[in-house]
Amino acid sequence: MADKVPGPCITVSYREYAQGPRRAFLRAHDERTMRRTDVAKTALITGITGQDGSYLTELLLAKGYVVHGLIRRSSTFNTARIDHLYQDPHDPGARLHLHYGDLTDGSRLVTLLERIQPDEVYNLAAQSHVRVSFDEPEFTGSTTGLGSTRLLEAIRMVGLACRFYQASSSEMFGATPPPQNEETPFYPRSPYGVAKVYSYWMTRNYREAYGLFAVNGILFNHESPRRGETFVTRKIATAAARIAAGKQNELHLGNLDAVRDWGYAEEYVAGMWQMLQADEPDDYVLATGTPCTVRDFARHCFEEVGLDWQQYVRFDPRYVRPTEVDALIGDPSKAAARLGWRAQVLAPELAALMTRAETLALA
Ligand code: NAP
Ligand code: F7E
Repeated sequence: MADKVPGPCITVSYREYAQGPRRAFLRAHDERTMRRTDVAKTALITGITGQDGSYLTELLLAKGYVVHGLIRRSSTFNTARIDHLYQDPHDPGARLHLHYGDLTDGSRLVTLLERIQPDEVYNLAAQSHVRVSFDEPEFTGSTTGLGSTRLLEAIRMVGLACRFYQASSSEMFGATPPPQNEETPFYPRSPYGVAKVYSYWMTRNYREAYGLFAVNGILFNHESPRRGETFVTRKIATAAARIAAGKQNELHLGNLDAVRDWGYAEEYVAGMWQMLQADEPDDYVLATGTPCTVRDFARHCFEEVGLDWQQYVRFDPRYVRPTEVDALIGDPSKAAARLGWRAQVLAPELAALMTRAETLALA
């Protein structure tokens, strides 16, 4: 596939918009679809430096996409997860382009969308740590919540007919007992969960109000060796490997009884892409459908290095949350039936592969 030739920006005039926003979006979509025949698709990923962003970038580049990513300016490099994908921007064949920006800066989002003209926008950026959201509820609301609105509104202002993916979360179900599916009522239990519920409904509202192809992927926990170090699976896998190597003595954890439905991140980003290729925009749960406690995940990781977890794990109340989500177990049957998506890797295998990766990294 040839690289996309930048075309003129299709904007929708205010008059046309006022006459019927839905029609205006569809007109823009038709024009862009016609012009795009035989050219590579262009995607914009917010949160490209995160776990999911890095796997999604690999997937889209492999499919021939031109990929643009939003990165935050920081005083130290924050691109470790995508460094292996870096392409020199001076190379005319480069298909990965990074841009400074932030979900708290709406005008920057407008400028970038106007310039990039993406066919698909994946909104993966967020303050994604549930425990941290209790410490920083306002910042979490601004990025994880309002950030999605800024991006959706930027799409509407530029008049793009792109397809939009919102990284919704099983944390929205919170206290509602499992199994949870697309019809399950939300009962979030953290500032993070509350912010994600807001973004979920804004995404649906832009779909219904403006005819935007906007979907919510309601993803249950998904992990990998690229998971942030303070999420419980990575924390346990790292500790198991370090203890086995004699570099650490014990591991401090909070609630061991919490039940999660842990899957493998690389499989979940494929589901995100599949949602944007569907004929109609809709919302989907991605999950394995199988439960695992934090305690059992620890047991699996320590078994991988031949140790008994009970000898090393200590309780520390600082990791207990003001309100906990006791049990999340997803029902992914809609995604299986309509998208053909199914999780292959379950918690025991995931724990083993993450612990092996940590052991290798220490060698
Ligand atoms: P992650 O590793 O924490 O990555 C988050 C990304 O968002 C990073 O690239 C981060 O940039 C970026 N970011 C944070 N605040 C930003 C801001 N204000 N402006 C621009 N970028 C910002 O998260 P993940 O695990 O890949 O998850 C991806 C998305 O799926 C998130 O929205 C998360 O809430 C959601 N989700 C995750 C799971 C899961 O189990 N992993 C499940 C359901 C939903 P820096 O690298 O600069 O920090
Ligand atoms: O906690 C318990 C903790 O921080 C899992 C995010 O990706 O998935 C993630 O949120 C469980 C909780 O993930 C420790 O109390 C015990 O019950 O790994 P976590 P999370 O809160 O489930 C959802 C779907 C998202 O959307 C989020 O973005 O483990 N737990 N002891 C601990 N958790 C941590 N972090 N650290 C501990 O020491």
